[in-house]
Amino acid sequence: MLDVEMLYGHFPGGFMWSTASASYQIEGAWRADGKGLSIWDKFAHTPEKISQDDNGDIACDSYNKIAEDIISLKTLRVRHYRFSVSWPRIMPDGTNKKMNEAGLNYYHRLVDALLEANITPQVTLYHWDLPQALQDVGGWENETIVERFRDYADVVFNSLGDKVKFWITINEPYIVALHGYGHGIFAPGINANPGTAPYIAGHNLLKAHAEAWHVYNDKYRAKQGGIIGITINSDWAEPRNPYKQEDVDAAMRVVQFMMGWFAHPVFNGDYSDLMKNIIRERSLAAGRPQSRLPEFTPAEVARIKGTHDYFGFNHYTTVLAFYVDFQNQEGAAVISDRTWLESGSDWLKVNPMGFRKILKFIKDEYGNPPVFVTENGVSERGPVNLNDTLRIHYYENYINQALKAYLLDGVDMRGYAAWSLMDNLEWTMGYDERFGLFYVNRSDPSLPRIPKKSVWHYFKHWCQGYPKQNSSIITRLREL
Ligand code: PNW
Repeated sequence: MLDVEMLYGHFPGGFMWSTASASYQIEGAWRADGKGLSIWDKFAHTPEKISQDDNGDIACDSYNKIAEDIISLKTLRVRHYRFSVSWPRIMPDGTNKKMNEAGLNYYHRLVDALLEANITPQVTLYHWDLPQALQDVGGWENETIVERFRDYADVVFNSLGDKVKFWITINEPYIVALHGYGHGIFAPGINANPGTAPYIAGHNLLKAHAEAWHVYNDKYRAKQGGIIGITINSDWAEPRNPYKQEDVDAAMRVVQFMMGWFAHPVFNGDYSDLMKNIIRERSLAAGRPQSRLPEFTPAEVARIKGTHDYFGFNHYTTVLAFYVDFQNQEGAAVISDRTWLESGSDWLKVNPMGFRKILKFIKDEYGNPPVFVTENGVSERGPVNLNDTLRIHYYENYINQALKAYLLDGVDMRGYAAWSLMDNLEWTMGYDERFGLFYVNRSDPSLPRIPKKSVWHYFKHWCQGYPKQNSSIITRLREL
């Protein structure tokens, strides 16, 4: 039991305890049954892009292991599961001209098996595996992708929407734009114009999200009755020196440029003035004729504003921010506090209080939306140790802070998904960094899923007091 729970109470009835995964990270079967290639297939097959030249060709072979995955979920005793659909698996060239029924059928079998096991699916439409054919014409830098994504979303809603009532349009547009089209460390690995390409990609990601939301809202909501939103990731930023106003302001800029880049348009229709002003100022100072940040037309602002039924939120870590003389766009640099526990990932340090603070920030900044945490978790690397004390410590303390955000700060918490159900392809880090509640033994060809100790804590200690997990929250949201 969590300490704050003993003192004050617990999450609301129907709170959606869940765990998460993503298609490219677990499915494997990279060209089975007519699947098209994704940008991650191509990226992973390019030498030296991924640690140890790992790839997702087989991954956890979830494409062929629906039964095993259901057993893991049942062992964990969650009643919700977040997974993503691979766009090129159902539309090999990214368009609705050619459908791959066999690929679509996999998701029907998965969803049917979940429902049969009393587990509610939470489905992400886009968790980074863009059809390579669409990247060949510019990917997220080409505005025509907005229509392609709308068509794709339409097909998925139409096919799966009788069974799926929880939709996430896009996972972490920030990472897609910045890592995919800026630093180029993620697929498609583009780094030619790091000052402009991420903003163009981000602009199209926002428009694509909005179109998918509107398709659902106009065409499916009335008859299917689900909810839909976007998942936005953000670190929390603390000022390195809390007594220095410059650092306090720098920390706010970090959050406004990370969470706010996407959340501000979705909730308010446009980028924040802070972001617009800083980028314009710096663009002009560098001798450009206009801002590197594209502008939305008034019609686009109206179209994007309010495209949320909830705030989907991924959170892992906190950074310390301090003022630098506008060397980068935020006019801030970040480091981490050496007193925070480290993890298997360089960028991930343990600071549970940052979770509570950023949840409170979401409430204050975006008008107290219902919040579903769609990812939170920690990694290890090195020798296998099923006694994952760091993960147990991490979840216990982060969930405790989320509970404080709910009980003490009044954040409208509706659900929580642990990243991840099982060890999987951690993008450029390959299989080196392991976020799973279940260990996957990769040296055994049957890829067995073996529970780490945290599995036994998840339901017993953190979800205790709410054994009656059900999806009544969706029903209540529909009634709002
Ligand atoms: C998320 N960072 O990505 C993704 O949604 C997952 O697919 C991924 O496995 C998980 O977090 C763990 O990394 C991130 O560098 C990738 O700050 C990188 C960062 C954050 C999140």
